[in-house]
Amino acid sequence: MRLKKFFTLGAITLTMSALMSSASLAQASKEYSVSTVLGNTYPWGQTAEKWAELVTERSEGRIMLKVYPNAQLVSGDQTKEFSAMRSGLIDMAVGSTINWSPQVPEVNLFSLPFLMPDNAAVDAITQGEVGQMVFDAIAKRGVVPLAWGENGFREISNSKHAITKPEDLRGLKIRVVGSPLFLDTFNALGANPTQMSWADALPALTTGAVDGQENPLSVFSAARADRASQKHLTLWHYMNDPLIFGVSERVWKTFSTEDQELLKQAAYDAGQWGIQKSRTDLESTLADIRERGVEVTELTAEQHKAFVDATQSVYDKWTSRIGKELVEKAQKAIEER
Ligand code: X2X
Repeated sequence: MRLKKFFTLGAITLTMSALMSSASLAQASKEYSVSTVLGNTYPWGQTAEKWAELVTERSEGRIMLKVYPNAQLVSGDQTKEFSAMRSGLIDMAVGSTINWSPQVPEVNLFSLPFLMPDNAAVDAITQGEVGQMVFDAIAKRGVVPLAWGENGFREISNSKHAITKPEDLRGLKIRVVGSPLFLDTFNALGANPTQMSWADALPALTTGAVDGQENPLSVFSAARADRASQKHLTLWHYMNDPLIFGVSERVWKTFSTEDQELLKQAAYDAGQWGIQKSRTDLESTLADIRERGVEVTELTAEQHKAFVDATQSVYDKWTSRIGKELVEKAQKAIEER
């Protein structure tokens, strides 16, 4: 009798502990949403997937990141991503400075036309004091920034003719995204800019509702913009679009210090992986674009300067909005690179 009771109790205890351990396992393995605009056929989406992979591996499956591309968590409205993350609707994102600029005026720094002439200039900003100031501005607004990635230098394309001078942009309908700064840049160049999301951009180019667009070569190529009548491409490197790995502060606070460090280190590693990849792949991407019959225009130093001069008014208007100190420090870091 006693023995039977003992065994029954033992069985109950065993069952209960099995139940408890599976419950704590479920609790321990948690999934978080990561928003991106571009999916894994683009370096941007691949960078986010890399982050997810590293986090799963290093946390031994306790922390799972699920990437939601095409800004689907904000119904395609990519400029709402930051607000959604701040309010906790989105846990994390690998986002572009352009798309976050409506909520974080300081990140318009990267959209200032012709501020960063080359990769060394980009690194001089992101890896130094200026990058930290930008991160502080983001952190102040409810998102914890972890690391940098890269969408790349943005080049201009259109369906009408080669662009070698500002006058060639006159009257062209150009799709732009994000901050009103883009309207100022393209208006200064005499173009006719229209703001729309990436989801709407390709159809608009295909139907001819707009004539041109600006995006990094990797995006131009993977999106097959050549099939959307984009037959003329000018390499003017007018801005570089860094990516930032961010976590909603509300979500961030729920992680232990060790897991915060794990997420941050994995973001850094994935960011570096993505930056290297997008920079090394550039040559072959350009070769593919040329092979598809796109006319690629490279500017002489003199031609380039005409675009720089034509967009100076953007600095006059935007320096105070971004922060004079930030802009000046960025210019100094670039000069000294
Ligand atoms: O919409 C764009 O042009 C894109 C995909 O490059 C960004 O999200 C900034």
